[in-house]
Amino acid sequence: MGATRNVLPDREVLGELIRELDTAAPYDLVDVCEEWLGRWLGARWSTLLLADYSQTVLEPVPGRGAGAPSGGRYAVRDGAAGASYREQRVVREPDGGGAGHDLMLCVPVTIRTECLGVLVVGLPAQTEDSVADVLVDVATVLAHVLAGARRYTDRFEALRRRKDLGLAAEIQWELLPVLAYELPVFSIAGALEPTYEIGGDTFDYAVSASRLTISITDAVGHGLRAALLGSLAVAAMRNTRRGGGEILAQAAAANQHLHEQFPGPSFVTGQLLEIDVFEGSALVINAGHPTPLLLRDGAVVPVPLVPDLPFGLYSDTVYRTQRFTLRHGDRLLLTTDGITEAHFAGGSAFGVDRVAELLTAQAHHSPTEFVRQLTAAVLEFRNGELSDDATAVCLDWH
Ligand SMILES: [Mn+2]
Repeated sequence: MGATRNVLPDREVLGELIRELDTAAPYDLVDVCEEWLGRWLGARWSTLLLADYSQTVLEPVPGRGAGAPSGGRYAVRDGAAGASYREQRVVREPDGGGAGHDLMLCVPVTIRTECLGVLVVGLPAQTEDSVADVLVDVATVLAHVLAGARRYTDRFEALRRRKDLGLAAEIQWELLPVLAYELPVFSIAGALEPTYEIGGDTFDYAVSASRLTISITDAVGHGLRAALLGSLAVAAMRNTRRGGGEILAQAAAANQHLHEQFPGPSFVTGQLLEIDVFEGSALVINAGHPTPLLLRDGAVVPVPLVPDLPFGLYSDTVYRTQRFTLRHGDRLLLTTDGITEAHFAGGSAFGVDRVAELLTAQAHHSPTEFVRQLTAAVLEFRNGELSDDATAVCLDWH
């Protein structure tokens, strides 16, 4: 016989879980995990919750087991699972949601700082505290398996949709990098609204040994055509970057391909940044895009940038790089005009001042939570109906 209940397994047995998950069919991943948790940790039940696209609901992944006794979906804004998701920490509930005398542990399923969902596990009340450490490892393994599974199954993507995703949004979501990432030197996170209908906005970043490259773009118009413009811009920049080209070459490629494929008054505004990770010095190209805001020593200042023309208007546009330097403790916020210019017909806009106020008032939040709150504030300002995409990318320099 194997381990008895409540005997902490050697972490080597995680290897068994990895092998079982690696060979399981996508429909069995949750059951494989649940069986392992029962076998090694004495778990009575477990449920994997996935966050929907708008990060308002945690949706259970159906499995063969009964799952959490409370069943159903959980709200991100409250409850133990919601707190675990928002605050990215293990949350303990002494009484597992009405399940007799079980202990319930909620563990964020996270890749670096991008939170995909929460693993909720019901355990006997006398379970050792150190079991939580094993569950954190299990949740990390699950997060990587889920991220990889996107390449061969629609199962988890489909569960994350509370309603139909627009075709333009389908293109844009495929294009996005991991929404939040961090290393000792920086943390970055981005958010987009309206999550189910985004069309023209997108962002991208890439980390190399010496550089962090970031782009944020906003394609003119809405819907499918804007998504095609935006995806061509990002693909042109990525293709050049992966071929070793610097941001001037990336900007030139975006401009050239947009101009060739979408002649006439189609364009994409954008900002491209290349930051030296050792020095914090940044080169920036500003293609007719709203100025970034910098929170430094408690005060918000715009980064002074001269605008060049948007990408795609003229074949002979020459872009210039401008410079600024990030310091320890800085928070940089990149946005599209859908954030600051959100307004009702005849009403005042959300405005830079409101964004600046939020930057100072919510400086204690992580970049992930800050962009979630900022885009939620813009959505609320418009009573839940945006007329333009609203995108925010937040970078903390440590
Ligand atoms: Mn816009």
